[in-house]
Amino acid sequence: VLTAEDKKLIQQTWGKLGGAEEEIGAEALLRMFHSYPPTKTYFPHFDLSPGSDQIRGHGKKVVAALGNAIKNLDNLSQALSELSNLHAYNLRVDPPRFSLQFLSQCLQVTLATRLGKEYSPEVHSAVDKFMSAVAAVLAEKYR
Ligand code: ZNH
Repeated sequence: VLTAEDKKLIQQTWGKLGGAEEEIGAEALLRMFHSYPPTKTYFPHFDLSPGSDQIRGHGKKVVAALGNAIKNLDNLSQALSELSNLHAYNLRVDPPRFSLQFLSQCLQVTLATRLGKEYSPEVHSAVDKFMSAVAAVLAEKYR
């Protein structure tokens, strides 16, 4: 469960990313494709080379969705409800927990390399909890 302190840290951390969302999203995706190659199978229609328009575009969408979630930390299920439907019914990203966890880890490494010392143990823990909460919502409609 996200504490009030976690929420504050997440919002502050996100505030530091200003303008770099696309790059961060793209880097997290590239890390995921490299470290967990099976995740590439969900993107057969993408050019997966570093810096491709599709990776940049998708990275931006994912980070924007997370930014929106951060504005609705008390109401994640509702804020992510459409995305949850999309991932469960249309995309069938499976097994949901695993793939979602990979992306979450890759995003954390991306943030850590950018923020350095500012990615403190407290921030790390808050972001980890936040991403688990997002993953739980995105996985909640699977049967
Ligand atoms: Zn996902 C899509 C978000 C995870 C796969 N996504 C998407 C989008 C978004 C997202 C925003 C867009 C939508 C529209 O357009 O409407 N994701 C997200 C998030 C997350 C995710 C936030 C977490 C955190 N995904 C994921 C994973 C996977 C995926 C893990 C696998 C691996 N997605 C996907 C796909 C798609 C998406 C395949 C579609 C793409 C295209 O474009 O085609």
